[in-house]
Amino acid sequence: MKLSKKQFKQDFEQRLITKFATDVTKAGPQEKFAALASVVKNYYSKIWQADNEYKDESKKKQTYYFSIEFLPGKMLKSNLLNLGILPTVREGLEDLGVDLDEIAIIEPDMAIGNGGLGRLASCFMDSLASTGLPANGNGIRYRYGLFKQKIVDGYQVELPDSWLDNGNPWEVRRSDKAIEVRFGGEVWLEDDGKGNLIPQYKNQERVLAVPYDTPMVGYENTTVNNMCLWRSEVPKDLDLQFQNLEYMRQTAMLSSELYPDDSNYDGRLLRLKQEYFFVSAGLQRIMRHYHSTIKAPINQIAEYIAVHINDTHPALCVPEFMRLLVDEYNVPWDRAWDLTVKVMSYTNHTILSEALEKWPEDMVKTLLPRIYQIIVELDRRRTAELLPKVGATLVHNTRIIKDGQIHMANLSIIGSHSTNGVAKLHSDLLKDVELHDFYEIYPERFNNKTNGIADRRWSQIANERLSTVIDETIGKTWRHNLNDLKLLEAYKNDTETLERLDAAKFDDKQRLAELIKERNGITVNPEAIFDVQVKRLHAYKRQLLNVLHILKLYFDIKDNPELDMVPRVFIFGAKAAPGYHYAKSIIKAINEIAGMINNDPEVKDRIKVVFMENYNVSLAEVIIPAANVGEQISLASKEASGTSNMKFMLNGALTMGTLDGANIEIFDAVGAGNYFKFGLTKDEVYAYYKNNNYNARDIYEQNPVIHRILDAFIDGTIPNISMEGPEIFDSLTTYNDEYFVLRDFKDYVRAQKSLETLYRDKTAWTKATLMNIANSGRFSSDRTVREYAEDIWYIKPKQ
Ligand code: Z57
Repeated sequence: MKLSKKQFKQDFEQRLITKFATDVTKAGPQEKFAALASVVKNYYSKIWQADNEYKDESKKKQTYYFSIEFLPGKMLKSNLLNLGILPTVREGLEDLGVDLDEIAIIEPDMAIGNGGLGRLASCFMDSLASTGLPANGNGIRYRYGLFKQKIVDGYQVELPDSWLDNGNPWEVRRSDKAIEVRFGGEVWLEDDGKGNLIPQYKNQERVLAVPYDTPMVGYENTTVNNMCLWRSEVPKDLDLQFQNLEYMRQTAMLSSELYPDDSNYDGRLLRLKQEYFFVSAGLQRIMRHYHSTIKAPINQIAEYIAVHINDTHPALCVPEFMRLLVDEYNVPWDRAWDLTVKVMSYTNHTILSEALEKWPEDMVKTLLPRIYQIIVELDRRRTAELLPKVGATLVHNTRIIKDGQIHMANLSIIGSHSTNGVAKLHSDLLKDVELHDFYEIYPERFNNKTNGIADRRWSQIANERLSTVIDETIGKTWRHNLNDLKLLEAYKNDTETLERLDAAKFDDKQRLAELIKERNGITVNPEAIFDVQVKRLHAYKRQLLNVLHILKLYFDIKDNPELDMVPRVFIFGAKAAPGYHYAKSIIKAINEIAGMINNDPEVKDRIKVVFMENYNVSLAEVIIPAANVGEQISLASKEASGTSNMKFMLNGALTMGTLDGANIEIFDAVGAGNYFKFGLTKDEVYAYYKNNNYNARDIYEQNPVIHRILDAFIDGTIPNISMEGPEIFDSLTTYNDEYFVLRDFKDYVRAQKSLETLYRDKTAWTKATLMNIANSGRFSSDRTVREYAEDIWYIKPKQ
């Protein structure tokens, strides 16, 4: 949009008066943020309304992205950038003596997601709008987002994230569009005399779903999409009936908290309620819009809407859509099923068995009696139809209902026309191994969509210094088309460019060093290698492997105090699910090891270990630009994709990585010389499973280096871990090291040595850095959502 600095200053000062009866000299930071956000909202509102009108009139097909998590982080700068007014606003504020960064920091992170899955959903929201694709998000407006993490005596302590205390300037509450969602009670079918079976209900629990719309502003275009988040409330006509306080409490609880587990399934009733709540509300809103605005016959609905099931949490979309079609719109069962499969599509994000959702039949039957009937009927018809075609084994292995449980992945695959994995390797594993039986029956449904990131947030916003260097080298077209970063390759031997890249990285490292000083009280040397592992704490991601390597270096120094090594700062950021005991023990161990090493005078600052508390999107925006190395060290086959690997690459950090998830595609893009590869391949991992011949204790007993490192956990070398030390030690020995940490250790140490060697050659290192940036174009989520639009949703961009 067009905006002069003068106009902006006027708008901002005026808003401080109308909102808070104050001026720039007296306003507090919260007031300045709220006034600025309000001005920005005013700027995009007209575009939003116009785009809504355009969508209504053109009636083009739209996607509805159903996700139980979104993780946008802060929205102010993203909105300013996308509106094309970030520099104008920054300068205007400067004139008024206000620092934009000091205002931006006031906004709480919107953290209604856990990690990769939620962040991916938000990257998609940005990219869908920025590529002009008509799409909507659908989720839950949790009153409390992901817990805030404090570290106390080395332990993780969780505090509530009460992110709405000062209001949310971006959301619009739409009470007029509230919808009722019903749970429990009894249901039976009655013949209406015309041969139709009409469900009758008794004693249902009614919940009001109120939508809150948040605009998703496209990057320098005219698209503004909508992310709809639902809040649960007691229906107005029940407000005065105080006879059931427990019911009132339950209703409020529905949208009060995000479940804090990442890649792990928690089978609680409240979670199932949340899943149905946002699914039913979302689909009902779609149906209303279809009838009020699209006004096409119901049997054409697949030409106007696509519904995406992000992991299995929204899998009830399948039976709920059937219910709406069959019960509410009198569509015959077979026709309704055909429409459902055409409308739905599904993404699988993991093969970890502990993450796969299975709900007990009884639970579904009691909570959602009509949905249960529909699922049983779907399963019955499918079994009858397929038995003669594919045989009993395949049918049994792929049934929706098995052993008294409803398998949500099976429901999602069967009820949709597309199932995709999130990186090539992961999609291959789905076809060849994990979902092979489904692949035999429905080969045409399977496809890959390698994840991507909203590059604008992770470069233009988070790393202005690097962005400027890139502009000065190859011009600005990369800001619109990330593939143009490839132009950088022409400068890979240009000393001046390499020096500038290096200087930008040094600035970013200094900025992080200051934050570390302020938060952790640790002084780190910005000349050191900044070696970073930031992601949820999970055994399969193997933060422990990183820790064992740190201990190896530490003992090397203890054995040889004059050891010549490039100084390293190991930086960790990780939240553990509150109920994940082992993950919390790793956090405690990291912090105790940090204390031990950082305070050992003999180390002479050659190693520093920093655990930064409360890792979240906005902390990532400071840490990742400052990284020299990104640790992507999951056991091959376990990390479906990973997305921080792409953020590191884009910011000129080199990957220390296994051949897992999207790492493989990064390796292919940058070439062997610009990536530190180590570890078992997925085939080697699967061979161990097949032959059942992994023996971790043998490694412990035969490798003296590993022996000594592991003993440090139980012999008092590492202080204050008398509970955690033995737990970790036993997991690696007695319990046979589930994720082959010991098996990959030696090769990891080798790769780390070669990393150190390359870092000593500054030119060679920076050149590798440049090659990473230059080849990161493919990992823009603009590319990813375009592929979804073409291959799965059949939607077209506006321009
Ligand atoms: C989650 O963050 C992911 C998968 C899940 O099944 C759940 Br539940 C949460 C992550 C994967 O672990 C990452 O590898 C992947 O990059 C991300 O989803 C986005 O696809």
